[in-house]
Amino acid sequence: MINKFTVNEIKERIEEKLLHHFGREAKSATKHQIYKSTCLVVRDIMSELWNKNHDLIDSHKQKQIYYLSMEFLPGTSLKNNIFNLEIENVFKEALNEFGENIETLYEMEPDAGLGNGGLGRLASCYLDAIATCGMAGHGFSICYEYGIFKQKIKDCKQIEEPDDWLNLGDIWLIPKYDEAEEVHFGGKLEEVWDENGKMKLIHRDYTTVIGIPKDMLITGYGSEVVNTLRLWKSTSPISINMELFAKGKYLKSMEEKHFAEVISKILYPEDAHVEGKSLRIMQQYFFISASMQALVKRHLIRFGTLDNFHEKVGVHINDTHPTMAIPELMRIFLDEYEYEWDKAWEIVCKTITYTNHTIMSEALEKWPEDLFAKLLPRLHSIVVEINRRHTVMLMREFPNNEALRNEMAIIYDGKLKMANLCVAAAHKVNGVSALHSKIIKEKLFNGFVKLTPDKFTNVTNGIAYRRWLCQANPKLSDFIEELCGSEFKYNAMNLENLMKYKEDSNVLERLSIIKRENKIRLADYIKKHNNIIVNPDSIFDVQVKRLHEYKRQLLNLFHIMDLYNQLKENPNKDIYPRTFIFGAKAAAGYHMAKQIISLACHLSKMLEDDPVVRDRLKIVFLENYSVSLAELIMPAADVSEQISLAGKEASGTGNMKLMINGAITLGTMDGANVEILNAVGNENIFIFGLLVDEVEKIIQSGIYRPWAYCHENKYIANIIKLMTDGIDGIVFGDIINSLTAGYNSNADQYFVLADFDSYKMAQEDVSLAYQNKTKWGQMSITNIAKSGIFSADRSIKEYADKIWGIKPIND
Ligand code: 26Q
Repeated sequence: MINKFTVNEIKERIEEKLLHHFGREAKSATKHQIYKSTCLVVRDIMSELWNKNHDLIDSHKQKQIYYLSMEFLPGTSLKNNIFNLEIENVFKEALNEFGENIETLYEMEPDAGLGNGGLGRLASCYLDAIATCGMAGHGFSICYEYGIFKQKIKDCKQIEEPDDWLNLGDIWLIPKYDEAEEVHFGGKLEEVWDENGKMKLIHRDYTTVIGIPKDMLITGYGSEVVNTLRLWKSTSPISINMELFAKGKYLKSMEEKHFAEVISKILYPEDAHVEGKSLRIMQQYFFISASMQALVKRHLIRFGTLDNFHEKVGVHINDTHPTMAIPELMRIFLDEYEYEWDKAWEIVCKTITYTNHTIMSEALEKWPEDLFAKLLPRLHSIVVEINRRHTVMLMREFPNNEALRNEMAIIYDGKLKMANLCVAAAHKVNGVSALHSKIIKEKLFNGFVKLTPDKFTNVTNGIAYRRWLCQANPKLSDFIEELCGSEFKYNAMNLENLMKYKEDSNVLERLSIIKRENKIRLADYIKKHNNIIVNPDSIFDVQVKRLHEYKRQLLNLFHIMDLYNQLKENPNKDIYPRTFIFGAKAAAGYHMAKQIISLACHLSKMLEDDPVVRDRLKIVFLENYSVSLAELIMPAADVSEQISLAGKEASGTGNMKLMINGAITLGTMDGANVEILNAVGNENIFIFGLLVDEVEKIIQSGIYRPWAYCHENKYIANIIKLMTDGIDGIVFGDIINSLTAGYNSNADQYFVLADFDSYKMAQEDVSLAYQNKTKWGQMSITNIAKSGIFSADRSIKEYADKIWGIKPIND
């Protein structure tokens, strides 16, 4: 167990930081100084554990995992670390003695928003779980100076503002200047023959960028293991080129510095659409090369040879973004340590594992070969050789199937197909939900499955549930503890003990009071930020996630417009009051997504301005959806909207966060919704919509005629009419066109109109069910009780077992 501190010790430690870092005594310190000093004290405690732990790891010489991801979304750290180390009470009291409230300090911390959404948050949940499970596993990524943009809504439009999180957020980062790495870009390759007639490739005239590690320490709950998230910041080895400067070429003289510094400047805000941008390629190579070099060096220090690299190091690739780890490790083995190709390839393959997070073709990375060759000539030549050998193998295995060979190629049609490179090299490949893993096996990677079926597996995503339940919803967490004891904080499956109380009306009543208090907490935020007064007794119907057409926020809005139409037609219609809550960022260049945000905001205004509907129907669009905002929203939700077109959402993880907070899922048979259904049973979830196979059949037969719905379905016709006549004075022509126009085969790609009726009926069921308080309470407690399976601790144990082959350090 972790060292226990007294209030006095903590107080003294904070005072010491105030004095030595800020030259202040507590009585004259500013809030910021107290905040920073508190963070530094927590950081020290983590460092002490890290060091203790490191000696242990070094003496055990066990295998360690390195989780490579272009994105991590840790959110805030102070509260999480204090919670994980179980030291909140002493900090609370110590701060009280300075007249400070710990909650106020928590609120000062900016989110570290180094990711877009699901994939980045998953990476952070996994680091938490790895430490909690007592395993050695570290993250590698980029120290973006600007994380995901801050979203503002002005005149019902999304505006993006820069997120300079480092301003206060850098308190958690420990720079390690002596562990900097050099990364080389551009230049040319030269063949040189040595005296034994062996050819060597020499890389010349490259541009050097320096990677400086900024380490963030990662704690787990009730665990002494502290791991590292290493974030690389790019800088230049030269400040200005004096030679050019002296010749009067002022701008040119600073080019190289600029080239280096721009690499870690900003996170790409697209999350499901890929363009072949050279800066993105440079970002990927930058953090991969620095990370792989650091790993190899560290391994050599520990073992003195690279022959056993794969036995001691596992490199996990989070989607294809870090794929370059494969050719980069090959480069290091071949060029720097003179390994033969076959031996190097064997070690690399045994080191690499890969998770796929999407099957949407526009999100699969395919880099233009010429661009790749120009930026990374040595890596390109390695990928060409990997592809050549791969093609020989494909010729042997599938001599009569050219189409399949082309589909499986690593380089095809002038493009590098990163997913194929991953599958070719990795010894394990997994999807993120049962359904998604089935789809990647049957569709995306079917050819590879024929060759190596055992390579493919599933690990359903999970969440760091202590953050999403215990920290975000302390009232619910305390109540569960009161009923079932604290064991659920260590083992989420213990939440199942709540099932005993399903028939207990007092417990159901307490749960509904807690939900109401959380709804009031959110209502206060809404009043402050949106100036809308919401009724805490209305149904809080929540859809929070990135904005994308496939996630079908539009289907949700269609349902709201339908309710509006019905109320206008019959103002006395009995509609149970609802508050529809949205949170969603749109990629800056994604026009349709921005239109949908605009539609939601104008609709919100129209409803609010209409005395007939405003007390029964409300839309709240919360700007700047983020980890911290999610922590406020999840506990207050009644309904969890998970309404993507079947087959499109790989897993979803917001669905799990809402479930554990007692919201009922209204969802399609997509991603992890299928597993939520299995866990809670049909009577505790609302399922609607086409199934994957049905969607597939409709597409194949070419019979989908979305525009027909506009004539044949009066509700849809009325919605289209409403949008054509104008909402809050605005006509949403592009949206209407995207669904129906041109009689083209691309109209309504995501089957909004096809699923509308089924969704509408499911929504009616939701309203009815909510009005039966006991029934709803029972559904809600069942969802909480059955959510344990979605703990990231479970996911990580499966990864450790099935994919990585690692064990807890102390085992
Ligand atoms: C790639 C190249 C260039 C620019 C951007 C990108 C890029 C960046 C981020 C592509 C994709 C992403 C993020 C994808 C993502 O978040 N996927 C989600 O992953 C979750 C965790 O597995 C799943 O729950 C979601 O279903 C899935 O959509």
